[in-house]
Amino acid sequence: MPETKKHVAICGGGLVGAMMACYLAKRGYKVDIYEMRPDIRLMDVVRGRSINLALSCRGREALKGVGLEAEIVKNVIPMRARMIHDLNGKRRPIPYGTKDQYIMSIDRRNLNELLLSAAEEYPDVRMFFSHKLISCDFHKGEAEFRNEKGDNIRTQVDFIIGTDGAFSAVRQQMMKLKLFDYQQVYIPHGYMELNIPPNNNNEFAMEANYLHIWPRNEFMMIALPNLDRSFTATLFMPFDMFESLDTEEKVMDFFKEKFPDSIELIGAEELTKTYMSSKALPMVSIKCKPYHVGNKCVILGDAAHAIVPFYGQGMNCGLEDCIVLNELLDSYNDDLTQALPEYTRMRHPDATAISDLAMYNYIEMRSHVNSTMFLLRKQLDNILHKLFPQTWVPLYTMVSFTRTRYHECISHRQWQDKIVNRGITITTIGAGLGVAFGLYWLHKSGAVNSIGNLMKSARLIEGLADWLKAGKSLEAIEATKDRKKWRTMIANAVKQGT
Ligand code: FAD
Ligand code: EGO
Repeated sequence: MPETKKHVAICGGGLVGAMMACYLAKRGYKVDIYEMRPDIRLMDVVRGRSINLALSCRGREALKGVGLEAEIVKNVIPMRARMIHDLNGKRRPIPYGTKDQYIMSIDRRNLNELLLSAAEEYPDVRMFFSHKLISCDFHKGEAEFRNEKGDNIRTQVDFIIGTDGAFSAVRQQMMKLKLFDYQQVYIPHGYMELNIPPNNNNEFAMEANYLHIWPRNEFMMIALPNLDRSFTATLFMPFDMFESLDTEEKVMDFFKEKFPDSIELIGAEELTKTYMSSKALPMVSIKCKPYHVGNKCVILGDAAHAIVPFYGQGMNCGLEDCIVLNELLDSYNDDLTQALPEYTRMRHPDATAISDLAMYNYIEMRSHVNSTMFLLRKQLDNILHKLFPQTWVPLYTMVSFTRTRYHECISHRQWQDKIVNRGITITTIGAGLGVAFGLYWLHKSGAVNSIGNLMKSARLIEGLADWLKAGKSLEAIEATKDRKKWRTMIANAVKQGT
């Protein structure tokens, strides 16, 4: 640490801002947190985003780094497997991995409050609630806020950290600078949260230690357990569908058709009441670059990389950002001139990777994942992992239970796809040879008497092999497990062969 304490203004006291405050206070920085909302610790109800979240390895490691893991983990519910709900209400579990591989359901508000209180424990941390960032001057290290009275407050610091979420005001200021890249995409789906209360015996209405998933292609629903023995279910559906269900009757008919077992769990009356009285919320994916401005500013968390929630990694990634920045401050002895550019260089490929993975999951789940597909895919992954524990690590496992850099998770997956393709090619050729020999034997024994028939069979096999090779990845092949598609596929191959 240099002679004088570095003074930082953190804009946004959400999960990532409060966490970064702990890391910097621990380094001995003088930290001021400015948060737009009033102090959530003093509020009755906090409106806003998701009630509970899936916390996994990366977030957990970040908590460990500031000595908070043990305390946080007391207030979570482990989810050791997914529970897949099919259309008949049948539930099937698929474990995430070994005993110690589980994700955790955590209450957003509780986590945020604990992090704020932990930050406040450090001597040189100050918090300014109801202070909204209006503008900043990166050159001078100045920031301007507006408080609840409408007064403008200015401050000057050594550097500014933007942890003010997906619609970051800090990032908006950065957008005025030259060479700043920015991309924003809204997906057609919205989300709505529904409550599944405890049953009449005040127990969890479903198995507690699971991430409950209702995969229905275009429509998806998940439910995470809460400490009060309720679940928070999240329905993901295209906005136009949300809008088209505009009467209680239509809502009920939709749920009867798509999520029949959930009606009893939520309660028919509560379901229609909540649905009619709440608005579906949008989901946005935002990429930008760089994450820093000279040695004066850096953005972390959703402010730098808002991602769609289909991997359960947004918060985990944001919390891991704090580890990465802290480690770079270690490496460069708190020299921001070196640490901040290096932060962008290190982190941008990883944030881009998880953003793409999350978007990919969204596209994939929406277009071909129903409950059968989900079960098949995850079971195959588990079997291969049991057979080759070192080499076959499922992508979800690598992302959620290790700190393998996100961009390396992607390259590992591409490698796996190659292996799967090779496996399929070899199996096909093997099967082809087997059939050819069989036919040859039949021919010799007089059962098949024309060489023409043999050639036809060979072409049939060739056709199948070509098709299988054409499916570039496991996804492409599984996608066509759709019975209808299979049937036309095979019919075409047969046509080609005959
Ligand atoms: P935020 O949590 O958005 O905090 C930003 C803070 O900045 C807020 O307190 C805000 O009031 C404040 N602020 C905003 N503007 C200003 C301003 N101008 N001045 C001052 N303060 C300001 N992630 C997971 O890891 N697992 C999950 O299971 C998961 N599920 C999700 C489900 C849904 C439906 C959604 C939408 C997201 C989910 N996420 C999940 C992602 C996760 O919510 C975010 O990645 C995470 O909240 C990001 O934290 P943050 O601190 O960067 O931003
Ligand atoms: C085939 C089968 C292709 C978030 C399954 C892809 C995400 C994706 C939103 C789950 C778990 C935490 C989540 C798995 C897949 C949270 C998650 C997964 C959802 C939706 C979520 C899994 C909150 C994708 N993790 N996940 O493997 O269990 O697999 F279903 Cl809609």
